[in-house]
Amino acid sequence: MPLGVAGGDQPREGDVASLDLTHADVERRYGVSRREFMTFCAGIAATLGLPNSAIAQVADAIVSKQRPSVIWLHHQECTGCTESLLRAEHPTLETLILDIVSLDYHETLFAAAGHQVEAARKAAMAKNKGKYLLVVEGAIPLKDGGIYCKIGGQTSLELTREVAADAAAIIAIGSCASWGGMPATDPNPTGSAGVAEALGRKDIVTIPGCPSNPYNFLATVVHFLTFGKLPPTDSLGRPLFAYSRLIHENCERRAHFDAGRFALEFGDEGHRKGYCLYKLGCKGPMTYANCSIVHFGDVGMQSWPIGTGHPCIGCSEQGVGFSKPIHALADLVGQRPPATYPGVVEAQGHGATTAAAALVSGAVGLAIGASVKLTRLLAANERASASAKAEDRPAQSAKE
Ligand code: FSX
Ligand code: SF4
Ligand code: F3S
Repeated sequence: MPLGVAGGDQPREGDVASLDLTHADVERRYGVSRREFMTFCAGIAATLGLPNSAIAQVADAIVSKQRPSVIWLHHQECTGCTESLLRAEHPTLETLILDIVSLDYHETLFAAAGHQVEAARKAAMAKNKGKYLLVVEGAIPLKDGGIYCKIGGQTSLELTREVAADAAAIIAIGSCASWGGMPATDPNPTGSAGVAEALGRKDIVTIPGCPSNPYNFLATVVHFLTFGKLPPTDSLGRPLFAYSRLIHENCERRAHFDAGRFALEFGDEGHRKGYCLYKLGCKGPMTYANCSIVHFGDVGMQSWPIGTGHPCIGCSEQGVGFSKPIHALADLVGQRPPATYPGVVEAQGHGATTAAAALVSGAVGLAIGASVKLTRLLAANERASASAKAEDRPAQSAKE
């Protein structure tokens, strides 16, 4: 989903009046119109939770600030985080990112190799000592002296320690760099860990997700550009603007969950109708991320796991992604009403049965208050649907 749409805020003339930015400037640099660019900036500001008045500040930072040097390290990972960054639009994200930062070291994107690249890294570090951004992609193996991942003769741990020492800020991109991710899957044979654990530091911003959402990375960098510091985070280093709400809270299928309408098998009637994926193992109810609001890759609406019909596997949540079985039922933690999707009106609730409510409540086994509330809601829906036509009943209601 384009950020401007996701954020719901559109720039007004007053917001951008002070900005000395011509149509030609924008079109030349980003290949988009000034209006598209300002809508993009409005989306970034909205994603960061900033008011309309900050749109011009964000735009100004993107077009006029000195480009910070970025050293981007790769360790144990699949490069999906870089790939997702290169597959975005509005404006083309790689154009933007390569324009607003000076990417002085990136093993995947560099045409050069070997000593030339290592020399470029050292030169950038010396020139921008204390000012450069370190971005880490991938987990760092700690077992056996870290020998399971080496770059230019150094272990991942040695290289990261060296670059981190003089960095202004460190961003861990992806679940691997945030908390170990896929490489740390049990039994974790190489002792993989996230950057914070490997360096023994708590001041690292993490942007988990496998891959991470490129807009969350971009918004974090833009925050650094605009305000000279990284955005506020939770205790796990995750920016609050992106990771403070459960996916379930704003999921497009949430109305079906509330009404007790679930897909029970891939391809069944409920699945084809876009019903809730909870019973297929969706981990949205226990995963904190903004995937349901800021989608991926700009290939159109619904470009996110649940939008494509697959349950969320909790790829961004430590202890869920790559830990819990994909099709096991999620815990219902801290349920709150959705902020952006309305509840189902009574007339639409005819898919629910008391048995379905009992099944959900019993299977969860946690959040007793939430379960009682859910049971009451589903029972009420059942009463309201008593007069619904028999032919309207979804197939899975009969199964339940
Ligand atoms: Fe990890 Fe990123 Fe998953 Fe891959 O590199 S978060 S394996 S998508 O690409 O680090
Ligand atoms: Fe969406 Fe999953 Fe929650 Fe269902 S359980 S509403 S599919 S996040
Ligand atoms: Fe991952 Fe779930 Fe989001 S699988 S991309 S956290 S919807």
